Amino acid sequence: MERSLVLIKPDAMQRDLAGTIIARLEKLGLKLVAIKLLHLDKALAQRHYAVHKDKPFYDNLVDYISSAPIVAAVFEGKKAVEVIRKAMGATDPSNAEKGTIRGDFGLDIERNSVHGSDSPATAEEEIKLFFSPQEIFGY
Ligand code: IDP
Ligand code: MG
Repeated sequence: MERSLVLIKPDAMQRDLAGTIIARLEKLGLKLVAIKLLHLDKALAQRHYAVHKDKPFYDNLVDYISSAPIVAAVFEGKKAVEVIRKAMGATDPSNAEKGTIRGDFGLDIERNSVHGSDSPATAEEEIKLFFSPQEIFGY
């Protein structure tokens, strides 16, 4: 079964939206198989966003994602990656449709409330950064 890593970003945590966002994903028929609250250190933030290290927004992005505790979660289900990307909406909340998580809650292109893996292969790599196999459950 396909898995995806979801992060509830600091802007959403600070507005107490973690439960709301998780509930939206559960309602799509996805199974919550791992979850934790953690405050990323710079090193983990840099590894998670390593693909963007040459982008002009990288340093700010690393500072932002490590600025407050976040929820990291793994959801499992059929086409989990694609289903979650669709539910999240476009990267820039001003381009994201109403009814999507970013369209409803995102503040700006950086503070866009949620992360979701962009492919099954990326998901496997990202999940390993945040969870050991023992922290992921089948039920
Ligand atoms: P994604 O999260 O929709 O996959 P990416 O292009 O992979 O979007 O960018 C990763 C994250 O970097 C975004 O979710 C957002 O928080 C931030 N980001 C993307 N583009 C910009 C930008 O132009 N300025 C500031 N932050 C950005
Ligand atoms: Mg991305």
